[in-house]
Amino acid sequence: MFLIYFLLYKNIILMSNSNTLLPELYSTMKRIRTFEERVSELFIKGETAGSMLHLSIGEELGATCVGRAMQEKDTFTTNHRGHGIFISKGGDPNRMMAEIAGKKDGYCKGKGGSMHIADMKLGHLGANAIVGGGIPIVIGAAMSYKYLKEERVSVAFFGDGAMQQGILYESMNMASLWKLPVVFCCINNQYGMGTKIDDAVGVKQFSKRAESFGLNTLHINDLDVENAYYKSKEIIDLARKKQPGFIEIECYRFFGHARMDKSPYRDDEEELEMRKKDPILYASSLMEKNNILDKSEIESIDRKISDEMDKAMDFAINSPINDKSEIFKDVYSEEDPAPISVDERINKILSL
Ligand SMILES: Cc1ncc(C[n+]2csc(CCOP(=O)(O)OP(=O)(O)O)c2C)c(N)n1
Repeated sequence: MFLIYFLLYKNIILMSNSNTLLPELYSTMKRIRTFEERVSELFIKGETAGSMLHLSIGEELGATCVGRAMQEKDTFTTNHRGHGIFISKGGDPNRMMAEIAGKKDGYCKGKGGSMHIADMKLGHLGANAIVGGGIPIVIGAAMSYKYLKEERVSVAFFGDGAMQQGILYESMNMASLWKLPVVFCCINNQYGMGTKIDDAVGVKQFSKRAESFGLNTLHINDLDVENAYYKSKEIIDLARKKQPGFIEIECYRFFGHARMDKSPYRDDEEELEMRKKDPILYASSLMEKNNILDKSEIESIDRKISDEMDKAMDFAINSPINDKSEIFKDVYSEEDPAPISVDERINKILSL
């Protein structure tokens, strides 16, 4: 009798475990982190285009739960720290890495780089280096979906720094007033460059501000990615019914603002303490604890991801660079007068 109960009990566990999305969500978070670790290596090798690189290591939960809760047809904008969101929404690591390396096979043929990557096919309306710059773009997109009667949602991802930008409040008001299929998603990593959130705002729970605009709000401040996914999905589904929403995800930026920033404005103890709040470690320990996957199964996922990202790095390094004659192509609209060529420009400067 005891054995039957035991087997039944085990079966119930297995049944509920087979329904869990945790392995999938774990994989997405791990792919984001491994991608960014390789991008960091690319930077050290001197293979990235430009000197700025903003990593979202430590912030993978937000990108994963909201990115995965969006439907394929949905669109989004990100700030300068948006690699993770694009991966979560289906971005191809090869083409992303090539873009960051400024190469021809990149999503924007290497002309956007890390901070200005975009891809209309996957709904990426553009990363934006202007703090808050991506927010009004989703308002325009959502107005078009409403007008065209398309059941799509547009999501703006931004950091806590953008919470102090007026454009967010104009946009939240428009979304509320016109009942737009929009979600504002604040990835609150506690820092705006070197300024800690405690030194920037009096009331730190930003979702309270959104409440006053009549938006549906969600505040996530733990490491349970599966719960965060379901809660985010509810907010996105409501937005699809023209009830706009706001999601705030509290997390911690494990490294500096950009790749060269050694974070002199915060002490090691704080970093060590906050890095314990690692959504990836938490998810893997939860999977082991609840017998969803064992250690060797998790290691096997990690190895596959590591190989995938090694290949993406090689792809980027081996991708060709654009010919000089291609530089202005796809940059200006075809109706605009053609800009002068690079050679002409250089000659003009040298002859001054
Ligand atoms: C309008 C504007 N002001 C200032 C800057 C300089 N700047 C670049 S990133 C940044 C901090 C942004 O912090 P946050 O929005 O929290 O995003 P995070 O970098 O933390 O992801 C600032 C002030 C800018 N790019 N745009």
